[in-house]
Amino acid sequence: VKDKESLLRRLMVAGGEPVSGQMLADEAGVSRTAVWKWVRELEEDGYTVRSVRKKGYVLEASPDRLSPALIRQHLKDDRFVKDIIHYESVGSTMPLAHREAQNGAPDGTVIVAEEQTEGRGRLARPWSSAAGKGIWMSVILKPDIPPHRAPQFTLIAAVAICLAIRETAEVEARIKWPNDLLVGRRKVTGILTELQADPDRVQAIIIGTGINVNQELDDFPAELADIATSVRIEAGQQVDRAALAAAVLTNLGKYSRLYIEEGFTPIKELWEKNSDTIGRKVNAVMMREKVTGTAIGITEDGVLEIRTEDGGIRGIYSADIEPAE
Ligand code: BTX
Repeated sequence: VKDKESLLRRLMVAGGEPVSGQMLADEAGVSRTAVWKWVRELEEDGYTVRSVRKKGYVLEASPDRLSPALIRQHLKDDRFVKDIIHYESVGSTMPLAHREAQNGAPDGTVIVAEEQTEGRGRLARPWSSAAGKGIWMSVILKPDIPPHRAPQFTLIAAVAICLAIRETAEVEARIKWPNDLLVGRRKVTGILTELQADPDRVQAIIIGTGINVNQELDDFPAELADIATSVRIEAGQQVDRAALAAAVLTNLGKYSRLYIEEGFTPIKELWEKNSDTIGRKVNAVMMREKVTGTAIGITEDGVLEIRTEDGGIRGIYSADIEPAE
C-alpha cells in the first residue's frame, strides 16, 4: 500500500473482510491518520467504506465508474494493460490517445472517459457518448507490423468486443463489416481504428471503442431512436461497465497474442463466425457507386468480398453496408 489507489485495491481483494488500519499504516510506512485520510478521499470518490471497530476497514460499495482500480479489479489477465488514464469528461479520447502514443506511451495504454462531448465516428460523423452510460475508450497498440496489416487489428478489436459483450452480459452482438457491432439491426458498438505510421512500419494503432452499455431507449438522442441499442436494453438489466471494460481489454490482449502467435487465420475464422454480414445480400454504398451482392467473406487485409449478380467477385475496401432486401 502506498497511496489511495493501492489502498483501494487492497480493500477490494480482501473481498468484504476487514483490513486493519494499523496493518495498512505499517505496510505503507505512514501514520494511521494518513490511512484514514485516504479512506476519506475514497468516500469522496463515491466508495462506501465501513470502519469496523477493532477490526479495520471494509469496502462495501463501489461507484458506477470506469476508474482504473475498478477496471483492474476485473482484469482476468493483466499482461496486456499497462496504464489506464481515466477522465471525467473529454472532447474525444482519440486525439488524447494520439498524443500519448506520440509521447511514448507503451502498447496497452488505455484512455477512457465517463463522457465525450465531441465523440466521433468514421468520416467525422458524431458519436453520442452520454455521461456514465457507455464505455468511451481508446486503446494504444504498438505491434511490430507493416502498415498494410493494420486493418487486421480492426477485425481483432471487433472479435474481442463482440465476445466480451457475450461473456459479460450474455447478449449476442454480431459484427457488421467493417466494424460495428449490432444486436438485431441496431448498433450497440462502434469501432474506429486510426494509425500512426512510417512508410514501412506502424508506430501506433489507436482503437477507439464506443460501447453503449447502460442507456435506456429514451437516453438516446431522437435521431438514434430507431438505430441504436445498448447492452442493458438487450440484457434487460443494468450492466457493470468496469467489468465489461475489463473483459474487452482482456480479450484485446488475448486475440492480439493469438494473432501474433498463429497469424490471421484464427482471427478471420472468429470474425466470420460472429459476423452479421457474411452470407447476407447487401448493398455496399460507396462515395461514387453502389455494389449489390452476397457477402462471402473477408480477405487477409480485411477487404469484404461480395459476389455480384453477374457472378463476379468484388473486393470492398471502404463502404457503408446495408441490407439489400
Ligand atoms: P460510424 O461512422 O460507423 O458511425 C457513426 C454513426 O452512428 C452516426 O452517424 C450515427 O448515425 C450513429 N451513432 C452515433 N452515436 C451512436 C451511438 N451511441 N450508438 C449507436 N449509433 C450511434 C463508429 O462510426 C465508430 C464510433 C467510435 C466511437 C469511439 S468512442 C471512443 C473513441 N473516441 C471517439 O471520439 N470515437 C471513438
